[in-house]
Amino acid sequence: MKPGVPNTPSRKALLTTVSSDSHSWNLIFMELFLAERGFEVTNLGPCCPTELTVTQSQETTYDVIVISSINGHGVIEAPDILNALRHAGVTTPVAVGGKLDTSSDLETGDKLAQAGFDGVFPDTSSTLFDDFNIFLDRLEACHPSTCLGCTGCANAAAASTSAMGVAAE
Ligand code: B12
Repeated sequence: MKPGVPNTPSRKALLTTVSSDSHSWNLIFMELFLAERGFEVTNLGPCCPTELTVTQSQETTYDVIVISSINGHGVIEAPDILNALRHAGVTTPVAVGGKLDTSSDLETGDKLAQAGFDGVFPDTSSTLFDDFNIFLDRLEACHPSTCLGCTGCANAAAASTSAMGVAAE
């Protein structure tokens, strides 16, 4: 940041969770992390109804929607949020992360990637935040050779599935 120039975030992130999840410190952590990355963050808080995530994402244009869940229900409930968003015509890239199941199932990341998430970040990965940073970098500087193939992206036609932001477990 240049001296005397206000650090005005130019990018917006919507932070939410699944409706069953009452944990809040993961959301606070992710809010601070995204703010540090230069995002203006709207944090919808714990136990967020899916309808609120959808209406909020329609009212404001976000650069990314991040679902953080740690109660173990993410693998079941997060795809419902994604489906509701896409059904409502919201094309914003959606990432999901945290403690996403109750058994550290190695297939959970793949299941969520197959459900259509643009980035999947189970906290069983030792490179979790390196991978998430790469995902955010690619969103910021998206061009055909690095495109993640996010829904609605003009560069998506050139994307390869190998660029999908799924953190290794
Ligand atoms: C504090 C706590 C609570 C508090 C929450 C208070 C509050 N205001 O948040 C209380 C006591 C209320 C609670 C309740 C419950 N809890 Co609790 N809780 C915890 C505990 C001890 C710490 C969680 C925490 O705040 N961590 C601090 C934050 C900063 O870290 P974090 O949440 O792990 O998030 C990190 C990563 O996951 C990651 N991350 C998270 N989201 C995302 C998203 C992206 C995109 C990325 C990149 C990374 C990322 O980044 C964070 C920083 O590294 C954990 C155990 C533990 N040691 O983790 C259990 C834990 C999360 N709870 C658990 C459970 C089961 C429950 C209950 C269901 C218990 C019950 N039977 O009632 C209820 C939840 C009910 C519900 N409806 O959700 C389980 C979840 C099991 C699972 N996932 O397999 C855990 C893991 C305990 C355990 N070992 O069994 N809990």
